[in-house]
Amino acid sequence: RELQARLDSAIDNGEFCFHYQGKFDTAQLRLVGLEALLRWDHPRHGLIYPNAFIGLAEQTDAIVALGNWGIDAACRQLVQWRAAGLPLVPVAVNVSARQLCQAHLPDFVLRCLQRHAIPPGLLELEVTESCCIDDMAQATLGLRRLRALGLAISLDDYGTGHAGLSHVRMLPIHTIKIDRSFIRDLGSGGSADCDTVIVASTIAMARGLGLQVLAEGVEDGEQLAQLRRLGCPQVQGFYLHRPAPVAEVAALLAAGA
Ligand code: G
Ligand code: G
Ligand code: MN
Ligand code: NA
Repeated sequence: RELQARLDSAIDNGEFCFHYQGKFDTAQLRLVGLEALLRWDHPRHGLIYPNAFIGLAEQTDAIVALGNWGIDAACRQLVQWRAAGLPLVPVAVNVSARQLCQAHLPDFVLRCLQRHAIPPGLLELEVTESCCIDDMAQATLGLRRLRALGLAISLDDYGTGHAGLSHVRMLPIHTIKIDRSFIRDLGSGGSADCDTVIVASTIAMARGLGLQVLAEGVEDGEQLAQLRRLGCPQVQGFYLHRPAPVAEVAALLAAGA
């Protein structure tokens, strides 16, 4: 409750920042994108992770202000990297259900891109399956407009929601991100066989639909090897790169893209 009361002033005070985690192509482990992950640098509690405050923010309009801050912040970061002469990759921002149901979200995104002269292809939005449930019509409409503007849309945590396949059919997505719970036991026996079939069929479905597919939560070389065998084109996870503050990301961009 103390955190909730401070959310709005924390935005104004510049207490939020992003850490960035790389996404890589499986074949050569070249950097293909970054995911922006929100952090609250609280003056008294130190660095706070989103699980501690996103839920609180979602109970009020603070999530809309925070979400708008995030889209603008990602664009401003791209401007800085561009000014530093670094090769750029698309930056993905997570959006919440409340944000997605805002009719003016596409206009807001467009204005940010224009203000910072960022090509739409450099901004990506990650939505979860549960994100869209509240107001499927509004979410679909907004995402279609964003897609038409040239943004990529990822379906995050794929496989954990209640309506995975109908979302794949209805939403204008570009990438399926296979939830890390399906990756954890790959290549280690146990429930691995079931997970292998699920991952393989998700990759086949994505290919059939002409969608990109990425495996989340890759934590060791065995999982990576298994994903290579299965032909999963993109990977993300601690084994490849841990979310890092912006100061450490320039080197990744310089080396990777
Ligand atoms: O690293 P991690 O603890 O960063 O993220 C935990 C969860 O918080 C993930 O489910 C992630 O999607 C979510 N999250 C991270 N950053 C943001 C953000 O900027 N906005 C929203 N809505 N969710 C975020
Ligand atoms: O829901 P979303 O995919 O946006 O969540 C991103 C979250 O996943 C962040 O909290 C990030 O720190 C975490 N994450 C990223 N890679 C790994 C990984 O390899 N293992 C685990 N356990 N978490 C990861
Ligand atoms: Mn995500
Ligand atoms: Na996820």
